[in-house]
Amino acid sequence: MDGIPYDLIIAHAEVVTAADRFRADIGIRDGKIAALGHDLGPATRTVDATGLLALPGGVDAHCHLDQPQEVGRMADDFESGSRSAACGGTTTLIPFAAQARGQSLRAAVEDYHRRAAGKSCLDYAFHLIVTDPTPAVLDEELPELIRAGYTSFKVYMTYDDLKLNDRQILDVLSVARDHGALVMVHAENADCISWLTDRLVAQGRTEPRYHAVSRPSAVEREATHRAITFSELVDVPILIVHVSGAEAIEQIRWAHGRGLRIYAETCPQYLYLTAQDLDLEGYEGAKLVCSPPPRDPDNQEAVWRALSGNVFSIFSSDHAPYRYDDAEGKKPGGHTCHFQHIPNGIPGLETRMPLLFSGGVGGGRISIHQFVDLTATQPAKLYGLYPRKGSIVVGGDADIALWDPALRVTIRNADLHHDVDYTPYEGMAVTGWPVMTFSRGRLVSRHREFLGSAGAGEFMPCGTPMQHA
Ligand code: DUC
Ligand code: ZN
Ligand code: ZN
Repeated sequence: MDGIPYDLIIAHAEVVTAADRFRADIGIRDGKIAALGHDLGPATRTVDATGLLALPGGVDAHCHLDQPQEVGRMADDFESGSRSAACGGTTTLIPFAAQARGQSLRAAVEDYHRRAAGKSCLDYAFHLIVTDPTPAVLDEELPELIRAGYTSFKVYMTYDDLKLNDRQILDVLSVARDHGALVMVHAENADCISWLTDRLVAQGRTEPRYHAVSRPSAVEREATHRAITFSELVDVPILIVHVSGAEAIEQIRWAHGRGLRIYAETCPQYLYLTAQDLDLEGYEGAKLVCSPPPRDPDNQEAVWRALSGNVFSIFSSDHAPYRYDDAEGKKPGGHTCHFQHIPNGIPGLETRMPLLFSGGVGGGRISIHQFVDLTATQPAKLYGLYPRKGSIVVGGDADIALWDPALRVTIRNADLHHDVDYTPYEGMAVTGWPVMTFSRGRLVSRHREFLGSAGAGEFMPCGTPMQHA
């Protein structure tokens, strides 16, 4: 205690981190946690957190905001996306700066900075998406960008405009190994998907539900195994994103059994949605088209078990927002279309943490410490933002969500803060929601009302990934 008043004291909080649970007052000064203790002294402002849990603000390490598309337009930019995230207890975003083929990576990064600056109300970093690994990209741009704080990049094994071939993926992994970066892999077999798609379309099976039929678990399983093999060959860790079910999980467990450093991520859609949800009346199933597709209840159970057994390191939203009733969204050009042309992705920034809290902690499937680890601590560690982000620790940023663990909420799109005209979770009841969220000590949401301001968020260069993991 140095006599200088704190800017804010969060009093009587039940603080929960990935490792600990203790009662303390949290003293905040200049946006940082300055003290954890009791009788901390004067403060300009005090918030009474009696009966609430103080958890680290969430780190959503997989979300797409204002990402240019070949067809259509994402509904959320950095302003609406960060607003929505804040109201669901998230305080850090790591979206993607995507390289278009023929574009330099540096240009993609500059473009993303323009999109985020002055808009994000939360702090953010960027992953890169590498679609064109030319010698200049591999030998010059990536090493330079890694040094500048862009230390993770995603590669796709599918989508014509994004996918890399096996040799290109090996090249990218090799750069990651030499320069200390983490590669995220979208693991689905492109040729299998296009072969299955052509057959379905030839049979006149073009409704949204055939999206799931065209991307069965086997295509994800095969690609997951291939990615693991590449990681082993190059001797560099990778992270498999958006793992959807038992077959891919089996490959990841197999890799862990061999001592390979394979990190894995899953998302709410694989716990709460199934392929049957794509079979809604008329064209409505388009709302749930995302890749990999949601599977079935047995696979949902497998994902829950893998979460509880620590197979997954992180839990992200994969927020990829398209409006349903929109010519730039799920109805390209204003029309319904065949499943293979429906923009891929669903919204989920705001509902990510409450859905896992409710079904996971409330449902007795994971501990509250695992919840914190999956949603905040491990993503911060894996992507080089720890300990500034991802925990409640003296010296860290005062990014804190005060949760009412007993608050019952029925999810309604009308109450969410994104710019999407639906939520896949409409009508679902959850227990537990953050009632106040602080970003660097600033109150950005209270009782599901947004109180932050556009542009208050800062870009953060990332350090070496996995250093604390
Ligand atoms: N992959 C993602 O990571 N997000 C949206 C669509 C996709 O295929
Ligand atoms: Zn993906
Ligand atoms: Zn994604």
